[in-house]
Order: sequence, then C-alpha cells, then structure tokens
Amino acid sequence: MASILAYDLGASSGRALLGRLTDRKIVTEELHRFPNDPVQAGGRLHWDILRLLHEMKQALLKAKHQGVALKSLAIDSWAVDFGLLGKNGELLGNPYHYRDSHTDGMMERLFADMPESYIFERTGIQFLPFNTIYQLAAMKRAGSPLLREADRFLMIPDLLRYFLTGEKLNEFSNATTTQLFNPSKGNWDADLLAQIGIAPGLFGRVVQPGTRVGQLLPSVASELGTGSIPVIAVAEHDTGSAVAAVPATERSFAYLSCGTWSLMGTEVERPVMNELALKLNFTNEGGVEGTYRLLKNIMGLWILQETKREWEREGTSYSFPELIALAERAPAFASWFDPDDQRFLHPGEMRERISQYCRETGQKPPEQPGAVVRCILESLALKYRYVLELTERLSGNRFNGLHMVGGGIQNTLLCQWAANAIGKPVWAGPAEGSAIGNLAVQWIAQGEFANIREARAVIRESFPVTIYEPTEREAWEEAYGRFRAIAGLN
Ligand code: LFR
Repeated sequence: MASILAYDLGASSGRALLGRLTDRKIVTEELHRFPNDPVQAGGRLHWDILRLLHEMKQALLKAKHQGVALKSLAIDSWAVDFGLLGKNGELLGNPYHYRDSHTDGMMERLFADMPESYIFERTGIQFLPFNTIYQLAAMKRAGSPLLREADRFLMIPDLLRYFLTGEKLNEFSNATTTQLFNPSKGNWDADLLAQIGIAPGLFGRVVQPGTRVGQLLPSVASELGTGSIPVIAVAEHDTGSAVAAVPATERSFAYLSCGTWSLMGTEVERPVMNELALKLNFTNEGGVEGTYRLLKNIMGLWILQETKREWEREGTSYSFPELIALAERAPAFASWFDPDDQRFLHPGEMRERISQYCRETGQKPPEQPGAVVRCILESLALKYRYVLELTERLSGNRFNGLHMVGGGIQNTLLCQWAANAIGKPVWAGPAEGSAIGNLAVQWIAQGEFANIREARAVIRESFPVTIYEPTEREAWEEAYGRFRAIAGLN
C-alpha cells in the first residue's frame, strides 16, 4: 500500500503523519511525535533546528522499520522564521525564534522611512512585529555578521527540505509571510529589500505548493538505509496547509485554525489590499491553487500554554483537561483582556500580565487557576466574535458558521464558547488540519485528487466533524458588549 508522509512542525511539538488512500478515504497514522523546545542561549531565543532534523530522520527510520515504502514526503511549519546559508552551503548560526525580543520596536522604526501603506500595498501582509522583514532589519541594524556572510535565505521548511534534498528553493505560501513578497509581481519586492539594505540575491526562486522539488540526498538515504524518496513542496506555511484541510462545501467560508495561534479569516481568490484591510490589519497570505488567506492572527492558546508552563516552573503540574475542568467550574464572565495586547507576545509571566491588564481596566484580577483559565478562554472566544465580524465586513460575506481545525479543537470548552460568542454553529475538525492539508497537496501533486475542492470533499468523508450549537445567547451577547468596551475595540 503506497503511503506518503507529512511532517508538521508546530511551535510546541512536531509530528510525522503517514497517509494512505483507501476506497477514496484518507487514513492517517501518527508515526512520530516529538517536542519542539526553543532554546535560550546568549540572551537570544533560538529554534533547535538540528534536533528537528534529527527527529524527522527518526520518523524515516520508523517508516523503514515498519516496512512502509514512501511515495513522497513534505514539510510544513510555522511561518516568518529562517536560516541563512553561507557560500559553501552551510547553515550560518541557529535560526532565531520569532518571539525573540530583537525585533522589539523595529517595525515602528521602519515606519519612519516607509509608511505602513507603502509596505502594505507591496505585500498585502498584516503588521506583526516579528515578520521576517523586521527580523532582517533588526539583524542589519545590529551589524549581524551572519548577514555579511549570507548567500541564501531559506525559511524553516525550505531549510529542512534543503537538508534532505540539497535543493535551495523558497516556497510560495511561506514566502508571502515575510512581508517582502509582492503578490502583484509574483516575486520578492526589490524596493522593500533595498529599503532595509538586504541583497536581493539572497532570495531564491519561489515554487508553488504542489511542486516536486527533489528527492532524498544519497547521503541521507544511505545514512538511514532508506531508498530515494521524492520530496514535494506543499503549502509549507502550516496555516496554509490547515486551511487546505478545511472540510468546507461552500466556496466562501470562515475558518479558525486553532493551535498555539488562532488564525481566523476566509479564503479569497485575490488579495484584498484596500485601505480597510490595512486599517483592520488583515493579511493576505498565499495559499494553494493561487488562493489567499484573508485573515488575522489572534494570540491563541499560547497564553494558556505559557500559563501552564509557569505553574510547572512553580512546581504544580496540571494537564490541559484538568485546567479545562477547573475553568468550567469557575464563575462566568468575571474578567477579560484583549489577547492581542502586545504584552502577551513574549514568553514569561502571563498571570502577572493578565492581572496588570485587569487592574488597568478596573477589573478584579482572576486568582484561582480555574478563574485564570476561564478568563483566558472567554477572552479568546469573545475576540473570535470580534474578528469574525471584521472578516465579514472586509470580505463582504456573511458566514453561517465557523470551521475550526487544529489541535486546539480538543479543547471542547473553547469550541463551545466560540459558538456561544459568535452566536453561530462551530464545525470542529479535523484536529490534525495542517498535516492533513499537507498530505492532500501531495496527493494533488501525484494526480490522486484533481484539485483542492476534490481533496476537501474526501477530507469531509474521512474525518468526523463535531458540531457545537450556540447556547446561552443573551448572556454572551451582553458579555460581548462589555468585552469590547474593556478591550477598547470599536
Ligand atoms: C501558526 C503560524 C502563524 C504565524 C505564526 C508565526 O503556526 O504559522 O500563521 O503567524 O505561526 O510564524
């Protein structure tokens, strides 16, 4: 039976999923799961990129030991981050984590030379302080020796794919997230690169999702004792792969990719690069088959993950199900904060920041763990309502429900509260959205599916969707009004 392999690397863990097509149904098997622990070194936060490569190789070994012959493999991961190669093809330094503080204030500094509209009309990308453009500008400003030596720029999946294949190529969906790619020109934006003083020669050819981009290097195949395996570039931005897996029947639908981040928006045929999109700070990230993701980043479960880590550091370990059960029993609608306040971006003391936010807005800070978790989850659900309304306003579409995909849907309380907050049903599934979207695009490249529409139909038939109908409408409606006032969202 022919299998294919999807590597999906998230900010807190990575996984390798095997996929097979049996009677027009997708069957997946988790081959390998591993932590992705960033490392603080020399005052900087880095990704442990070689450990990730090591874990990816372990998955190939497991496949070999199970006697699985792989027809292809592909990688997707978080966006914006990158590695630089020297002229000899070696990786220079360890890639920075987008939550490192070296970009603090960089975005505002760049606005002095080029206004936001100048950047937005060239890229259509939302302003996030960690976008690649600000990371490179920060390195330039700091006189980074890496930039002086760099010969090629590769994003995280480009880089891992390069380690496996030796091919130096940039993939489209991820390239758009740099805020250096011009969708109208279909290429890197020379003006923006000139403005930040980065040589255009660093940037390679951009390939579309679904392109076969090489095969395992003989050195890798012989190290692992595997045969040669074709490697495909899918939507290598994990959010692009997650949206590819949304089991929607309608052409126009609203989605929430729910993991460390909550990414909410809709799929569009062309980037929406008007003044309203700029004002609302929406993004147009490149997707499969020439589509774009008109969406907005919401800080997401990161705040809860970080709070859980904080309790662990203090010596109390809670599982997520335990925390959710505590939240359910805590008093409702006690306090809220805007999850997208920038104070929540960097790792650290989330409870203190939430308390500070509550005090600033005249609310009593949550104290018990259940109250803290409730405050986080209610705030997220209410923010979803706000961003869904903005998505409708910007796209001119009304949505009759919300598709939720990604690991975050295991948090059933959040799914129910999202439905309550938006006053519409939530359709949750599949949980492994990114990996399944990754598999789907590999099958499109192999001619198993004609296009993404057909792939979505098969995904719909293969994975269950849980429906959450809204409840407690009046209470949530009233809460939404108060939340907006507290968060200053007009
Ligand atoms: C989600 C994601 C988001 C991106 C953020 C940082 O995993 O890829 O789409 O904004 O991570 O790269």
